[in-house]
Amino acid sequence: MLLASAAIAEDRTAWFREAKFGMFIHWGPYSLASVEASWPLMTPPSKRFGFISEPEYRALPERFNPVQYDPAAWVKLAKAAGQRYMVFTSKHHDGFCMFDSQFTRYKITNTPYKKDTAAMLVEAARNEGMKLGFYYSPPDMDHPGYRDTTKLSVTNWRGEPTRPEWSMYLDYMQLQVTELLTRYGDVAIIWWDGLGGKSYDPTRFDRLIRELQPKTLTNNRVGSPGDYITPEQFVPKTIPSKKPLAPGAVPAPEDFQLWETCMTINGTWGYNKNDTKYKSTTQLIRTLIEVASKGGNFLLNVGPTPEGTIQPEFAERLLAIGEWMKVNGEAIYGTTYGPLQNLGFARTTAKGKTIYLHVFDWPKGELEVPGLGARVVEARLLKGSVKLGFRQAGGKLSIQVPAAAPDAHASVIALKTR
Ligand code: FHN
Repeated sequence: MLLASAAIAEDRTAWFREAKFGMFIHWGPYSLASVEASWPLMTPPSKRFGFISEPEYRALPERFNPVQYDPAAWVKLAKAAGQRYMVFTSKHHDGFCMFDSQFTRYKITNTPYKKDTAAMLVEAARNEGMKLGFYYSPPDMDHPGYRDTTKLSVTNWRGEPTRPEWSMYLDYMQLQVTELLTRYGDVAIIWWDGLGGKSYDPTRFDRLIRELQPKTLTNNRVGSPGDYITPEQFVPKTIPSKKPLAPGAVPAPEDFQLWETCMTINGTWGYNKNDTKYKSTTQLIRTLIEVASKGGNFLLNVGPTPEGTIQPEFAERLLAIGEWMKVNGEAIYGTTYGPLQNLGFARTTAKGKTIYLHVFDWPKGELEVPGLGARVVEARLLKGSVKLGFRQAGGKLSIQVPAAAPDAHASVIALKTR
């Protein structure tokens, strides 16, 4: 049984392990106020999450009307960036539904916009062959089964599972996840975000998803392992493994733990015009490489504006990443962790018999690569597909490289091995 389930999981996750790079989208009426999604309800007023009272936050849908929303443009931008899947917030912790759920009035079709934003994105993604998943928050500040909603969310935001109403909330979750999996086509991922809550009866939802769409992936944030783990805003120091691993070591393939880092371009998941601490394109590309070098996926977030557009600071970075991916994508897509970890000056990814050397710090003179056991038969610079001279002796590989780094972000050399 174990083998069968491992084989089924292997098959189900094959597209995910190929895709490597996705777009996360945090969008809702909170974008009007340039505050973080949901957290201003759950924590005392703060600079980090924004200063807005619960009544003001809950009134935002009354004036949410993203008339410039063009989901086809979002999908085209993701494709141009080299992103091969998208994950859209169907419902964040605030409980507001960005899809036309029949089980709540607190939803996008009850705003001046009136249209089902999720359904529109589904159609645009389908037209471009883009895989689309839904982020869904088990925490729900709006539902009286999740918490006593006569109180402010800040007092009971973690939920009240000991109340008799809790089972009503789980039924509501079941109804909504069923809507998402029966009315919006093929759903690539249900991206749970349960904030570590332990009372969501995960087996019930694992079973529901397997019954409705067996190919839908799930993550580890509803209380069960799911298909993959989800480090957030950081890259693990060692390759995630189901068995203990020494720093710098690589796991046996069967011990590898599938994973995905999610990250913001600035510091806010939702749109925030005041957050201008944007990561540079080089930082983002090197994070993508760092993630891939440890076998992970990179889910890079955008928080669209209240008008429904993606701000230029995000778009220009995504397009620049896409330009890099046009030349170097083979060193990311469908790869797994490389054999050389902790090189310092470079990272490695691997695909079949080819090892990709992503060089961050370009050398003066030859490029010395220690510790490579495999016999190299060809070294090729991906930029311009230029074959490079090399010699290999005593576990050291020396590659004759151009004087200047071919790519300021990261230059990739494909090492074909025997
Ligand atoms: O609280 C959320 C946060 O708003 C955001 O959605 C991230 C994205 O993964 N998840 C939670 C924080 O861990």
